[in-house]
Amino acid sequence: MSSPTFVRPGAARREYYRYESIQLLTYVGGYYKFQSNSSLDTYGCLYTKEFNSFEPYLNELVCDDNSGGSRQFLIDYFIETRGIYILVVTTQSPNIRGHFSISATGLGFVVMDSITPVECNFVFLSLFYLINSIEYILATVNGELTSQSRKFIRPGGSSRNYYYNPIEFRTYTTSSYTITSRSSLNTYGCVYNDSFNSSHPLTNLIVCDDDSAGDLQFLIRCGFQSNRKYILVVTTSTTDSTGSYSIVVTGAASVNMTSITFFSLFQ
Ligand SMILES: [Ca+2]
Ligand SMILES: [Ca+2]
Repeated sequence: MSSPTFVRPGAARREYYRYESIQLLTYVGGYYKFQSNSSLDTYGCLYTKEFNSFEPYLNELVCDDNSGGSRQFLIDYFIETRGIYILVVTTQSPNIRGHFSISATGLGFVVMDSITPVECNFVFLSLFYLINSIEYILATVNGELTSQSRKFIRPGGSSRNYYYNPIEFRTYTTSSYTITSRSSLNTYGCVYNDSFNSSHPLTNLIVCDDDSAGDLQFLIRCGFQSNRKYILVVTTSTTDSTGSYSIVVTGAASVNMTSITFFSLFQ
């Protein structure tokens, strides 16, 4: 699958740049140089704590375009022992694809792990759908947001007063799946990779949608990888909204969905 896109820091126009995000870890703190090696005109940004493609200036430490020569970025930065750093590799011009490698030089060894999220590219996947036109309803989950439901600050939200229900789903085949809501509520849906923590609603976030299905309903169509766990968080566009909803998953491969129920010892 190809890389996801974002509007990179310093972009001249609001266009989409392909990126790969790489988590860095070292046990020997000190200055390290991170340099790309590619035939592309690369552009690199270093983040700390976490990287959210929807807020590309949040947690940004430094970006570089050409300090490495030959249009390669070179970032020289003090990396703390066991610190959390994410190197985002993108390109100087929008929507460029190609290969690259990254070298890290410094006092110690740097572990580099790709944490690039799965792609949610609507154009790409609608082409996929034309080829694979057999689409089934794979799962339907009915639920309700009530005044007893938990609340959080949803991504892009203005306060901590959005009720939400998390739904875990497991995929068995790498394929595209479409998740839509049906409700009289103005629903808002977010998909997370592997786990969801309501105190850190941007961690593991893949994508959110508000109204792509029309009638204020969300529609999320993503290429999901096989044998993975994802969490769909059903919430609302406006604060303090309660009501019932149905979630429908369509696609060509099977999926297993489970509502996550919270229990309290104090009720
Ligand atoms: Ca460059
Ligand atoms: Ca909506």
